[in-house]
Amino acid sequence: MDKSIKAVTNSFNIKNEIINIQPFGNGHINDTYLVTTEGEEHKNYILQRKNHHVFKDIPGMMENIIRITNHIHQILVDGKVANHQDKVLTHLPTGSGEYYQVDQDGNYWTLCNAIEGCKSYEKISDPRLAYLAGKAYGEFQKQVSSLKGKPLNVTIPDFHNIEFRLNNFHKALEINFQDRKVEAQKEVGFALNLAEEMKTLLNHQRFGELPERVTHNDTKINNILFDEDDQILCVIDLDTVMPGLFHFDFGDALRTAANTAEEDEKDLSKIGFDLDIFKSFSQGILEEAKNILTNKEVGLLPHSVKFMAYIMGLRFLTDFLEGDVYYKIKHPKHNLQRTKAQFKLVEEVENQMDLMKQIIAELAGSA
Ligand code: ADP
Ligand code: GN1
Ligand code: MG
Repeated sequence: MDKSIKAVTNSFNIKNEIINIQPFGNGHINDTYLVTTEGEEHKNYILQRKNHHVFKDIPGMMENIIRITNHIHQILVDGKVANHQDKVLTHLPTGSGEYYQVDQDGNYWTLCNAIEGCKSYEKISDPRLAYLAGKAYGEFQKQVSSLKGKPLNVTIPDFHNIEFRLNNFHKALEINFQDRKVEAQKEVGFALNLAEEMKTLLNHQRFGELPERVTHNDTKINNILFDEDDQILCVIDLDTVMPGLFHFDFGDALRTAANTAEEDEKDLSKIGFDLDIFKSFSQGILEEAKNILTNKEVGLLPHSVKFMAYIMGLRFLTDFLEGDVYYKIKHPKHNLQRTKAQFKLVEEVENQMDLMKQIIAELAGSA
């Protein structure tokens, strides 16, 4: 066990002896560890080294997370929900009362209770699970919609702002690390062709036609924890919760849940968009959130799936052209492979767009 990681972990208010710390999860940005402890009250923890090059204001981020989790905790207690400790993340403070610890190298660390007996999925093939996942993100939306007080801190400015992402993409084309543009010619062309269409949500937002809400902004399907019986426990990975559009959460969840292959699938023929998963997830989320959504928001839900697959592909492509400075990669062409997979998904989604619109209209009762 790494001594410095153990020392950081011990700076949080943990009662029991640490017996093991091991790497956990497969995120692209932060480093996650499972901390095992022993003692009377056997308890495990999730330790994270937050990437402070990506999250430039970690105190602000943790302030958001504590506000949100306290708020959800209160809703669960008021509603007398059983096992509420497993239905929202609980972070621990350090001895000095902060919810993060800075180590000697300037790295930021956080610690929360591990939820026992949980599992998460990278993609989903069972419509019943997709329905529950929709319920989970819909309920999360409802819970955070009643958060009072000042607006949340913006943890990453312009996170899903397509103009900002396109500007970065154009800068990356100039950087053209190791002349990678040549290899990515087809994908660069794809990105440029769709650029105007992908400003749809932003344009509606600018015309005041889409309300800004509190959104999660990283609703990959693996950010929902299920219990052993596949019942929903909670929504995790709250680093990017901040003001945003409902579409970001809807689109990102389906980009991962309804994709028939992995996010970085190499064999593009395996990538498809599962309409049954789309339908079940949409049913779940709309059952929870339909009443808070405007007709305009509902009408743009199918487009949001295409948008989120596109913006992820664009960000992976940008990183490839910049020389892999943002996302963790497992091999040299990983970001290009991710781009190809996301752009293939964009095409697959587009092929089903009419059916998706029909499904949403039926579910929203406006068909
Ligand atoms: P990342 O930003 O890297 O995706 P997450 O916060 O999603 O980080 O955590 C990574 C993984 O660790 C999750 O996919 C989940 O499997 C696991 N995990 C995170 N928090 C908890 C928790 N409180 N209890 C149990 N497992 C957790
Ligand atoms: C990153 O690290 P992870 O997996 O939670 C990224 C998301 C992307 C995702 C793509 C802060 O999330 O925006 O959707 O990779 N997070 C950040 O898999 O950039
Ligand atoms: Mg995650």
